[in-house]
Amino acid sequence: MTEGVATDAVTVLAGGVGGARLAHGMDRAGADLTVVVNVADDVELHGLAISPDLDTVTYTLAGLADEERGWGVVGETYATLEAMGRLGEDTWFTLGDKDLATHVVRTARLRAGAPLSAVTAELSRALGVRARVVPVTDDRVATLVDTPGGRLGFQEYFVGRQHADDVVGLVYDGIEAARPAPGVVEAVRDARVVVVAPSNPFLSVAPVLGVPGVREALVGSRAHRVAVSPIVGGRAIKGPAAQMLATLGHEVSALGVARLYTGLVDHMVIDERDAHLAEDVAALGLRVLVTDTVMGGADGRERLAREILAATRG
Ligand code: FO1
Repeated sequence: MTEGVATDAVTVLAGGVGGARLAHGMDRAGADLTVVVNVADDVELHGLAISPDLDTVTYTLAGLADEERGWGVVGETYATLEAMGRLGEDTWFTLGDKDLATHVVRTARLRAGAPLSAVTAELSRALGVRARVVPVTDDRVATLVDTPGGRLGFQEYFVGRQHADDVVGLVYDGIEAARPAPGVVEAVRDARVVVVAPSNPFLSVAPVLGVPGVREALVGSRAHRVAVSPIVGGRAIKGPAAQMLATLGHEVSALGVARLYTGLVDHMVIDERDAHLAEDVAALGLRVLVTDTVMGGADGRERLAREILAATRG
């Protein structure tokens, strides 16, 4: 724990990689951290409950993530998947042996009646994570992706077809009936700082804020509310965010992202490569922090986290 920030209650609203990296930085900066995680990417394969974003956040905070690939466990082996392939199972979704252990245990606990939030707390604790990792909801929400060729399940779009299709609409199936998991509303309402991670605004952030009660908690929160742009120099740091902004009719820039979050946050963090947009972002009524937002290694994540904590303290 680092001096001076030990009692800084911080909540990160996260999807996969961008959320995981910023959360890791906050953890290293000593924040009292809650990570509220998207579950609309979740999928059942081979009879197993797979929660990619929860696992990316948990593995990253545990120091177990395959940082190069952005998902799964470092140093994986694939003996089980290969054997499953020989038995005729589809193997397009690459599940490593260690990762499979997570899905087997999660599925068993869920079948025994535990809610996803309790299972996630148990798994993250077992892996040595000190932050609270919380699914936004214990209920089922599933992103469906509308493309010119028809509607696709999320992982079919993302992994199966490598997000090559244009996205013309999105449906978050089940979201109206979903309830925030225990602690989510409090974490958003009562933190000193809430950070909307540099995650995909449509695939990661929207299905978090769309769970009834979460957006309202953010709007009514007494926290300093900060969003970090996932678009740098007109491109997504990772994944299809830039493509999606374009096909859904938004400007493909940090300014386009800032417009999406106007009314929800007070501060916008944009990359120094986008410094020329700072004035236009400020004109939306947002305080702007211009810095290096591309979190390479652990030091870069911690530096960005500390800059956000400092900017919200002044
Ligand atoms: N992404 C891929 O591009 N290909 C894969 O085979 C793949 C497998 C996989 C297994 C477990 C897991 O937790 C995530 C996995 N991902 C894979 C990533 C994941 O599907 C997406 O990155 C997220 O859903 C988007 O946030």
